[in-house]
Amino acid sequence: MTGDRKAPLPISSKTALLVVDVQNDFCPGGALAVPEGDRVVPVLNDYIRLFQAKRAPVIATRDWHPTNHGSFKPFGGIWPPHCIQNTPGAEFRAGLKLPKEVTIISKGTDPRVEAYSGFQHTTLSEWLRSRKIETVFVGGLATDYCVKSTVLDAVKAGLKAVYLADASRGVNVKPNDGEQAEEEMQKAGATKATLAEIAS
Ligand code: VGL
Ligand code: ZN
Repeated sequence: MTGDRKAPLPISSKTALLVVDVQNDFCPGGALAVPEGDRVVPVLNDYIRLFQAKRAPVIATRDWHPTNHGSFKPFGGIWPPHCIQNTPGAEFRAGLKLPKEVTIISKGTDPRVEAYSGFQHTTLSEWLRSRKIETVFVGGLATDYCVKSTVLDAVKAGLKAVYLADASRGVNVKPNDGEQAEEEMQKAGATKATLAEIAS
């Protein structure tokens, strides 16, 4: 045995899966491609299957920007234009098997407001509270932006948060951004886990 045994992480109706921004523009070939971004798709499909089997809700967030969003370089931001509403780049990656009962949360819709977190200016926290969700499992794109912000906001909202390392990838604008984000999430009180640890 190596290391300490972690506490079990059971999936139940009090847990929700948050699939963060698995959209074409964040995958290879997209406007703001995350290296290996498409590799999260089969892993997330396994998580989705597990959560469905336990009747636990699945939520998908999406970056959903107007054409003149302030995070875009032509409008003073740092990113190339990406995830523009109703364009192919904003569509969920083909092959991601979201359940038909999935709840979709759109963010970044106000041109003047950047929203990395699925909790910012959305109904996500009310949605979770109304269903008495206690723990959120969070994976997707990108580890160092929207996944991190979503995990940190979940903790701030009083939820337990589990960062799904095998279902996430970082942009790594600077080479270690993804690893630093993992540390930051854990320092804030989130747990880091993989499918093998949860499904066992
Ligand atoms: C994201 C950069 C800009 C993300 C969204 O989903 O991580 N990153 N907008
Ligand atoms: Zn964005």
